[in-house]
Amino acid sequence: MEKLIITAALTGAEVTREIQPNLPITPEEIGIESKKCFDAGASIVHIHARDENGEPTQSYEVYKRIKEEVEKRSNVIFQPSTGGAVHHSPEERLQPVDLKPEMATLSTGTTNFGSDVFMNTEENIEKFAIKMKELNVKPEIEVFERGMINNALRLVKKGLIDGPLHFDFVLGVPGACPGTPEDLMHMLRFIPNDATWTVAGIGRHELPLATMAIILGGHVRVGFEDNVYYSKGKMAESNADLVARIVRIAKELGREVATPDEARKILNIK
Ligand code: KMH
Ligand code: ZN
Repeated sequence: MEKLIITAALTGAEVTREIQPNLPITPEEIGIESKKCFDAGASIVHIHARDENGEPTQSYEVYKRIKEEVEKRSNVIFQPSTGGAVHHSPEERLQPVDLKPEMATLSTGTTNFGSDVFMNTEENIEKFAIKMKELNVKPEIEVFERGMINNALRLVKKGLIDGPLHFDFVLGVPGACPGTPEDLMHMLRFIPNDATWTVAGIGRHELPLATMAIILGGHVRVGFEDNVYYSKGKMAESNADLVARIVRIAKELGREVATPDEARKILNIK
């Protein structure tokens, strides 16, 4: 089995300091948190930027500062979000791709997202894919619903993205696909044999789905974007605590953890 890639989703667009007092917000805080997660065993950091008021922003400049803060502290893979927040325009959302990061997320469909709608029209999905291909940015395909797998496969057929694909199943978002073990198993039936995948279980789904991924040969995403708790009713102290727990479980289950350079090889990042 390949070594385990752990992604730390440090901040997200929706969580606030009122909900999670230790949420990293400024570029420096995000840089420091990325190093803690790297030290704990993460090989990718998934990044959402915030402005000086703590509000989600897709500003090129802010992502640039965060990238510098992350990259001066370790060689962890910097993976900005092109999902942003539900109110961001497609043009805003695409800005961090201009930094030519090694990876970025690519959501391949529209979904209910709590009481909002996370909108991804075919036209915009293709626009994002074309730009990523042009700039040699590896897409992590964010799948919130089953149909998004097929939309990604259609992008391959059209020559807009290249395999082997890398999927992230985001399961348990209110309004989207639930996060039961059956939901994950169902998704896995439809991805190409040479694809890699990770799972981001939302809230209480984080730990059971992560454990499944470790056993099944997938990869794991944890962090405040997806889950702010360590256990029922107990806040996590840092993103790194959530990463460290996954490392411990992986060790118990006999799965080694990948370094960033090993993750680059597994994901075919060139
Ligand atoms: N914040 C969500 C609306 C991504 O990062 O690519 C979208 C999201 C997906 O988080
Ligand atoms: Zn995200």
